[in-house]
Amino acid sequence: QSRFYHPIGIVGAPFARGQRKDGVEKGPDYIRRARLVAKLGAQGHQVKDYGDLKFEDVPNDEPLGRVKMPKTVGSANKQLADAVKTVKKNGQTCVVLGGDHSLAIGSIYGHAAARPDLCVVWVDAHADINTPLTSPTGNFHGQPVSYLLRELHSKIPVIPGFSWIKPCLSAQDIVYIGLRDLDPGEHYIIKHLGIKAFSMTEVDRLGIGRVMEEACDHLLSKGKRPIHLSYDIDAIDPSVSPATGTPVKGGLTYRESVYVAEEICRTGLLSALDVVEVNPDRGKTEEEVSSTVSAAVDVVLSCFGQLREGFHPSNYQLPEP
Ligand code: Z70
Ligand code: MN
Ligand code: MN
Repeated sequence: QSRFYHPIGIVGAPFARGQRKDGVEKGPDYIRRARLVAKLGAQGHQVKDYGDLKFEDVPNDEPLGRVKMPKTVGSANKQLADAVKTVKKNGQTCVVLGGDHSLAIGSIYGHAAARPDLCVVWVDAHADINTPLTSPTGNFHGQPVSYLLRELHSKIPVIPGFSWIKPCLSAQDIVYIGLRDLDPGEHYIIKHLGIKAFSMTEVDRLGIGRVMEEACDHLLSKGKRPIHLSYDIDAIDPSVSPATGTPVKGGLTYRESVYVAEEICRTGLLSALDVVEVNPDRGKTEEEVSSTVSAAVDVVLSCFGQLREGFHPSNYQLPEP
């Protein structure tokens, strides 16, 4: 049993209606087939796999302005929020396998229902903080953070399927890492609300070591609190994880992406993790798919104690000749 032992609950969320590209609903299946559960077990964790949630399209789900499938997205997130809340009430660290990033609405909301003092580390090429009115695409996966922030509450219109959502986060409770593709409204919101954001420029300037130090200081300086890590696989460079809906060049290296997870693990405060936007259909070759899936698996394993320096059990004994 490693010193990072956690009971873990895994929830598959094969949801794709927060954006327009088919295939992202296959993420949980591919990640499980890469033997995630067995590998976490081999690291000494007790793992309960809750299986996949079943999402259905809500009928008569007309767009609201540019915003696509609001009732379907709202209903899926309500289901996920309830599932995450259950995992947390069962005392497990929750791992949500996506699915597209609109799922973070339900994942963070359900987590906050059980752990109201949580903070969020959002690792992504994108800020996903468009309001329904700033969104240039109408895709919900570019908007989840806006529904969760108290400071944006007055900027969110009434949306069918979203009446259950109340903001549960303040602007100082979230840190971004890896940003490099923002819309003007998103950049305005981040600057205006003073949200801590380490774009790829800060990763270049400071190095990932200082970025993680400053990110954790920002969130934890006033005391320990549960961490929700929402990890979009498109944060990582497309040379490593090309099988995703919106690859953006100039991303985290494989090493940086693992280091982020190692440092979150080292806090001992990881309480929930989303791994989203793995889209096997967007890989041009089998190798592109397996590289993306294996990056996702390594992020999860590193979040739960896998160390590049190696490991030995405390009762290890050198064989005597
Ligand atoms: C854009 C939007 C986005 C992920 C794309 C893109 C958002 N800012 N998020 N891919 N994961 O549509 O709002
Ligand atoms: Mn995202
Ligand atoms: Mn993204």
